[in-house]
Amino acid sequence: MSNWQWQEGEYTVTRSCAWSPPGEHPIGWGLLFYSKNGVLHHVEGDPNQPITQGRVSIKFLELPEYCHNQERIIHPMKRDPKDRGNAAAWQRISWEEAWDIIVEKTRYMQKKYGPESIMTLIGTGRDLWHTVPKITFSAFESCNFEYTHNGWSCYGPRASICAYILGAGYPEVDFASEFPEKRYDDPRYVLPETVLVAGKAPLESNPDGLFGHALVDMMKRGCKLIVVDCRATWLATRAKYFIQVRPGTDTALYLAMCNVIINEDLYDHDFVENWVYGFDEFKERVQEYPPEVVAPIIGVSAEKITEVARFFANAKPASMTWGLATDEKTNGLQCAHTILIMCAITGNLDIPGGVLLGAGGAAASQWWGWEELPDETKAKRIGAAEFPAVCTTMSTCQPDRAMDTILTDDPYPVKMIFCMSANPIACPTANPRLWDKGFHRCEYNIFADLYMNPSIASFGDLILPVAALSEKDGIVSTHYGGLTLFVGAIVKACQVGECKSDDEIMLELGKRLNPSKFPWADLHEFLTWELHGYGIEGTWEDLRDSEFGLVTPEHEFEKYAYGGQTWNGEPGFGTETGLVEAYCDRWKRWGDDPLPYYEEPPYSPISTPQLFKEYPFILTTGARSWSYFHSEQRQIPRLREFDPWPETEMNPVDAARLGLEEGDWIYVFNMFGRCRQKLHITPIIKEGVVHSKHAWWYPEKGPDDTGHGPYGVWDANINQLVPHGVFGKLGFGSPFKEMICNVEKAEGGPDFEPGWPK
Ligand SMILES: Nc1nc2c(c(=O)[nH]1)N[C@H]1C(S)=C(S)[C@@H](COP(=O)(O)OP(=O)(O)OC[C@H]3O[C@@H](n4cnc5c(=O)[nH]c(N)nc54)[C@H](O)[C@@H]3O)O[C@H]1N2
Ligand SMILES: Nc1nc2c(c(=O)[nH]1)N[C@H]1C(S)=C(S)[C@@H](COP(=O)(O)OP(=O)(O)OC[C@H]3O[C@@H](n4cnc5c(=O)[nH]c(N)nc54)[C@H](O)[C@@H]3O)O[C@H]1N2
Ligand SMILES: [Mo]
Repeated sequence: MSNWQWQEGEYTVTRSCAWSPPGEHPIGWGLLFYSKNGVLHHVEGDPNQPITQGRVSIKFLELPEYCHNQERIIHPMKRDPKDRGNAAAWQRISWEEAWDIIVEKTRYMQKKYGPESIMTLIGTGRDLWHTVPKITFSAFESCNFEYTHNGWSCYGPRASICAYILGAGYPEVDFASEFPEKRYDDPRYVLPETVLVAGKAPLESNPDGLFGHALVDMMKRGCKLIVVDCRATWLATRAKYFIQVRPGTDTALYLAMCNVIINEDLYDHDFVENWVYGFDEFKERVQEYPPEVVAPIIGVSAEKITEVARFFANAKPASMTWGLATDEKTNGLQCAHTILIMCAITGNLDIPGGVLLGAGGAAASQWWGWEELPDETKAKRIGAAEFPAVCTTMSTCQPDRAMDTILTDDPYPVKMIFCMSANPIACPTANPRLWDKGFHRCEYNIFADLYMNPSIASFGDLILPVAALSEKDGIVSTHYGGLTLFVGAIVKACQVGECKSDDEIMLELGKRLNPSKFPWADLHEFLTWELHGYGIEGTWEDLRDSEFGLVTPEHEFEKYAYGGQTWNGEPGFGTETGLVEAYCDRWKRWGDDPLPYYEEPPYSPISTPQLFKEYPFILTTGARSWSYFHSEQRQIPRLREFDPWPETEMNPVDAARLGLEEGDWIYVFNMFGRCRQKLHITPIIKEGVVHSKHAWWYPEKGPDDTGHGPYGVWDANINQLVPHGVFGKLGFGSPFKEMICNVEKAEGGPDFEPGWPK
């Protein structure tokens, strides 16, 4: 019997650590796959796994259904581009034919339009965030790799800000991952006195690198939470302080908290004197934001803001975990900047129980193959010259500009798309109808996915079938090397159809297009090479065979004090000034204010009062559901039962005023578009605010031969209310969580039942 696979009665048990697919973030899920005759039968949490300790997301309990679902794509398929939209036109082909087509199309595009005419697309952080850039730069030899979410509004802003103002990798709560044996009970572990949960719902989302339930473990041991949210989440109702903000105003709150902390002399003088650049200017700036001025903006009393600021500053240590509500804002960069400075001046950076910092800046794996591109190709990356803040730490294009280029051929044509793990018109894009138009302009669109979705049905020409996480060997690690809390082995239990993992697709495609750039003999050799990049010795097989199937490097604290935070080994931070930058000269050079400031959302009662008369609700979108990862899993019956329809939440006071009732079908609409969702009346949401679920489409509705908006995606997708091309000055942050809208009763709901037609 090995550590990683054994027999239990009729079942073969395979121990694995999860990432994607189905989508999840890399938080260390430990899973046991029970399979029989090559079929995954059921999944359990691995009780011995140190991070999740047997607990498991319901999405993994339904993994057998996800893997063996009748709608799963299990063979490569092609369709003539002139038949786009026609579901009957798909033809099963062999992998050999699929590779031949891609090679032929690539050579044609490279010759006719130049390699930059090939663009690759990716979605959220899955274990292919090294795969797609490598395919882009080394296989297609293009410079255009794109994350399809407008304003690059997720994770990238937070990670980049850390790189620019701290010279550090992503900040994370210390949840004792480095003590796998005893975790929080290890005598070396320091429990934070408080954790600020800023615009994040980690129990539902398990986001970034944080197993959400770790916060509950910490609360049980006495840690008190401060939750900042517009909705009273489970954590908010159990927090010491819940600050219920108007969506989009968070930056003002943190500036006011810094005002109190500085004016009441609650800050860490030693840290500020030694390690902070521009404190005096920052001090002057926060004078513009006393709690009394900020209170009416955010909708919370000045007394409460003051009390929370004092509590945070006096907590020893205090920690912080920030979420997506920091990024999906035009003023989000300033929000993240202020939060980091607040943690810095209270002396909580990289101390035990405080805010852990990664040693490096941004992830190196995103850049694999970039250096070898010719300079003239590198210079063509879309949006890089206009938005250096987006394109210095990250190897992608600025998303809105990428679509503008596809739509206009300006400055050059983009004619082929290779999309690995995004469902553009159902989930990540603002104004999805505009993006739909763009993709239809491309000559050839290739998708690597597990299921048919509205985007592939509309404008896909070739599909490569992808292996689920129980069908592949791989690696899971936190923050792409920016802050490594653990590294685990993903282990294959079954094979479904002809599916291949994203890494296998990369290696096979790379060997055909540009073999010298893909020197690995096989997948395992590649995975071992990847591990070495995280500083882990030995082979991938060693990791799989190890006691937990996971390694947890010890965290080095206060690296800035001894030189572990800089590239040259000098004490200090890896920034331009060598210090934590409260004043960031880079922002100034790149066209923004060097100090944080509050700016109203682009559409709000204050910035657009006329429009607000017509659309008198603040709209936030996309707080995570337990049962779905973005646009996935609508085909999985038991998950669909939890959340059968797209739901919009409204406060009872607002609903009563409009004469609406629980379960009514409503239109949510504004000056950009509308969609239809089902009303849920709930006191958890702040009065005057509406929250709509994102990423909705109806697999059961079937395709639509028009080739535009199949599967009811134009009926249900809330992103039709969010504009393309609106983002912060430096290129980050579209207003997905800070729009305005109105609501009216619809004639009725969809004329079909949720789930597959009987
Ligand atoms: N209104 C609103 N919109 C939002 C958000 C919001 O909060 N509000 N959130 C945004 C955020 S933060 C993000 S990151 C984006 C996410 O956007 P995306 O990542 O594009 O998410 P999906 O639309 O689910 O697309 C994922 C597609 O990839 C496939 N897939 C899943 N896992 C894998 C895999 O490992 N390999 C491959 N090859 N395919 C896979 C799925 O089947 C699905 O078709 O959405 C954004 N959209
Ligand atoms: N189950 C599931 N898990 C997921 C995903 C999924 O689709 N499903 N998606 C993954 C991805 S890509 C990401 S980026 C993460 C995101 O996960 P999180 O970072 O947790 O973000 P969200 O769930 O979008 O929103 C968190 C909270 O922000 C609140 N909120 C909305 N607007 C505002 C505002 O203006 N200010 C404040 N302070 N709060 C606001 C919402 O009410 C919600 O409770 O989740 C990941 N995990
Ligand atoms: Mo995301």
